[in-house]
Amino acid sequence: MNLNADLNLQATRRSTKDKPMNMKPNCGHRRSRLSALLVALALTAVPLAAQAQRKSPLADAPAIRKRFELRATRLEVGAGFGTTLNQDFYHTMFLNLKIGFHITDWLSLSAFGGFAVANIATTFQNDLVNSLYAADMGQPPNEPLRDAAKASMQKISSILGAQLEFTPFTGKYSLAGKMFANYDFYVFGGPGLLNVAPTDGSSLTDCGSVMAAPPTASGGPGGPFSCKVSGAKFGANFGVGLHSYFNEWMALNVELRDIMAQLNPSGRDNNGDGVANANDLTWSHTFMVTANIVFYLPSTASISP
Ligand SMILES: [Ca+2]
Repeated sequence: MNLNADLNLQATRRSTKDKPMNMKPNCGHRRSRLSALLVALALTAVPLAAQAQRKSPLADAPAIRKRFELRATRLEVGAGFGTTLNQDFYHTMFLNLKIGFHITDWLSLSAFGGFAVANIATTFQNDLVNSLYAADMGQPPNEPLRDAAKASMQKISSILGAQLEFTPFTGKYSLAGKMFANYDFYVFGGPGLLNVAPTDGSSLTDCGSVMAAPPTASGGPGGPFSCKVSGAKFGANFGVGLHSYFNEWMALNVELRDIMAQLNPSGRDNNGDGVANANDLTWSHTFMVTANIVFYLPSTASISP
């Protein structure tokens, strides 16, 4: 009995001793893993935190150093050629002059003039005129003869305008990795005007002072069916442009422009009220493209820090 009780006690003791003995190694593994993780975290986080606190030497530096400021506080003067793109009866070719001052690298104020050197008859004009009678064949009174139709067609003699230019994009491009050139793109807007004149105004009354003729014997409108559209037509001038620089003082300048003004390209009764006068003018878009060679003054561009 006594021995049995002793054995029982020993078994109990062993078992109670065994329990903590069995758990210890497990617990030790967890602790060492945790401390290894903490050390690793510390090793990673400390330099990161140090780096976050350290100020980059480029923090306040400009995006591009030693950059040619090709526009800022420089005068731009240039000349070139231009042409209208969408006129019905004449393509107008211009000699173009431009002067501008760049207030900053991205804002400038310019004025330009385009002076017609040629008005070339469009295919549409030739087709239209050739479809008309050359002499009176008893056609309706509002159908003109060839010469009369052509006489009132409007030619542009000059274009003038001023514009504020905003240059959001500038940069440098390369051609086959060999040649490098600076460029910029801009948008512009401002007032503009077109000076217009009929092809032959000698037998026409100015559209602003036309007196409607009494109706014909058959009750039809008495006309006149064409009038003289001439003088300055004021409106809006806007578009997009680009510069491609050959060097720091010379560039190619291309502009795509729209001048919106009240015009009557045919000089005829457009609204069908039986008389051609100032009421037949309508707001029209005149698109044109110009290419200028421009020069910058002073001839050396300042260089950014
Ligand atoms: Ca009319």
